[in-house]
Amino acid sequence: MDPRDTRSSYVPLPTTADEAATASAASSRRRLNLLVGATSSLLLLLSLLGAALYISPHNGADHEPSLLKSNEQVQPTILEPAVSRGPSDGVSEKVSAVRSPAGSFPWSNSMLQWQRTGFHFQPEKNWMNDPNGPVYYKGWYHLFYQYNPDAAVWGNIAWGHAVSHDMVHWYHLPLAMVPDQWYDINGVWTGSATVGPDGQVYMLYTGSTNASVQVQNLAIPSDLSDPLLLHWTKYEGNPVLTPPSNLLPKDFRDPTTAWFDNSDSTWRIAIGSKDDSHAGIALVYKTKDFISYEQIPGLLHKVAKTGMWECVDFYAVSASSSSANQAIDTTVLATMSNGQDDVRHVLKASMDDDRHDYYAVGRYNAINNKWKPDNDEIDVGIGLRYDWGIFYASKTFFDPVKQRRILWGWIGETDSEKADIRKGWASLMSLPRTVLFDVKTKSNLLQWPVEEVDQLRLNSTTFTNLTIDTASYFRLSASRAAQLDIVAEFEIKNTTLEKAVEADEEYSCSTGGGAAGSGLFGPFGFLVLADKSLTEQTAVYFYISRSSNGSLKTHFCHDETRSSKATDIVKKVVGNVVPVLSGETLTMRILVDHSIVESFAQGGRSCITSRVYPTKAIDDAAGVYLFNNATAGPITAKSITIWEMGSSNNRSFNGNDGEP
Ligand code: DQQ
Repeated sequence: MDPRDTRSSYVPLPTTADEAATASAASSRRRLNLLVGATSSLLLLLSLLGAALYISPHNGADHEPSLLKSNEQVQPTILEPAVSRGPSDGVSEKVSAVRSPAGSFPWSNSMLQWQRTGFHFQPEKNWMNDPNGPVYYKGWYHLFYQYNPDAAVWGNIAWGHAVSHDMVHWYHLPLAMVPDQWYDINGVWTGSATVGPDGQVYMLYTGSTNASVQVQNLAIPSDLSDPLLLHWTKYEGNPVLTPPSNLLPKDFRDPTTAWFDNSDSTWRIAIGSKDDSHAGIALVYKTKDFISYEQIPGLLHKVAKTGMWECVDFYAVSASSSSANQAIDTTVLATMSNGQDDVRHVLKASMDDDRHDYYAVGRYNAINNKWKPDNDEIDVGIGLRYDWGIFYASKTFFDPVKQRRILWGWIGETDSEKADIRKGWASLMSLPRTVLFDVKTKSNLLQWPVEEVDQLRLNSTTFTNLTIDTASYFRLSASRAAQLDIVAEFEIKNTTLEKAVEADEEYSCSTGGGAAGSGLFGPFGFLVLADKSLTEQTAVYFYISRSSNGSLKTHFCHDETRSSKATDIVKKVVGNVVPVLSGETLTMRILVDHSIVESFAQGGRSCITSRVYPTKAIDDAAGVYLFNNATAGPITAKSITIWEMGSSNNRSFNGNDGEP
């Protein structure tokens, strides 16, 4: 039978209230009968019975009456203009895209309190943005970050500081640096750490001067014997670098960690900017002592029309299959400077224009100071992103303990500034992610939460060989669904895939109708932070599209549009194509932590982070559902494991004995 014929019995997930409300009760009943009568559904019911000890099954039809009743319109509100923060000071927008609407949602304190995370890093209060100068020093992982000590909005930027033995449990330390000199009085902005072979730590950061000029400054620890690096001394001769005359004084910022070049025994750093044709550019300087610098002629790289490059990051990854798990310490090894086949160089820039972090894999030639992408079509700013959701101004560092490269990104808010002020905090940090070159695809990175995150896993529930029929969803047991780690592997039978008769190659996450849409092979996946009536739910799913030549493309998406009944929030459908190689099953990992959902597909080839602000699906009312809206046939979840996650219980520095 042509699979399209089955569409008469198709019951999609609820869309918006108006769509749901137009469906008559009579037609609901008819679809229910059709579903129950269908052989496939009987098989589904049998398979569900088999799993009855673990799950409480409901198919879509069971819930329909309440869905019809309670689903709400999720439409953008007409928003008031708001005060823009950042651009006038010479950095990208630091206000969420939501302006405080005239009639904003009546947030209760308990709803707002619930949004604080359990195991993602965030300061105790106030505003934070970019991760700065991550470094391992004498037994501690140090994380510095852009911080406003006075308010939950961007401004008065100082460096917050926290330390951890495992990057999961943190101690909040006193501010590391504050704007107190003419060369950083308008903000101690983003910077990076370099540890020299003699153990000296060099912190290079951007200062916004009393005239709002962007200059680079040096700070070093006041006491290298202090593993907590509590005190920092700004170099008396700061600034060490001022903007070159051909660039705008507000477009010269965010120095990278230095890499060592054997050819002339100098350290090199890159700094982002833009030229007068609006091309994003990275400049390179060399130094022997971190005090005197010389600009290397030419640019490391430039991409037309990409605008200002913030927070450039540049590092080497191993491309050899045999040592793929080995990250490369570019401060010790000379691997940045040669063109071996088994080394690739990653260039990342945070695009001021669209506030996303783009990277490309390529090769660096230190002799002519040029980096070239392996594939021009996916150059920096026009191709791959670290994350297809909200994730910006990221930075990596090399962990000498476990010989790995670790990435952190700033996860902003997508609610209103008004709500942030009421919460008393804004923004948080992504989970620390290990970064490796994908030796299978040879075209992208793999990002994965550091293994230390796993220690927070508490009790788990595993389901195996769960078949989910078309147009179905059911609840999976998870009692503390606000903090979860979900790992799942899906399979679509070849016979199902072969049913494809029409191409839908135009599919994309953002235009494909979200989780409530339907195609032959998707969407299917999870609804997290979902209440029983599914009026609030955040969908994490795959959708397989087919091109006219028969090839399949797998899309990995988040649908935030039903994540909250509140309207003063940005809610989108986000995601992208994820590479799936022949013979691979589809895998995803989802970390739910109150107002953040951070997901990884195919072992980290594609990542998506969403901020979500449910009003009903909180505390005990939050649940997890499996759903399948694919019309071509059932999907098999070969295995699903759901762990409830503990909290990292970060603590304040006690200040008495110098040890947290
Ligand atoms: N954040 C810093 C800048 C950087 C921007 C200012 C990126 O140094 O360019 O808070 O978010």
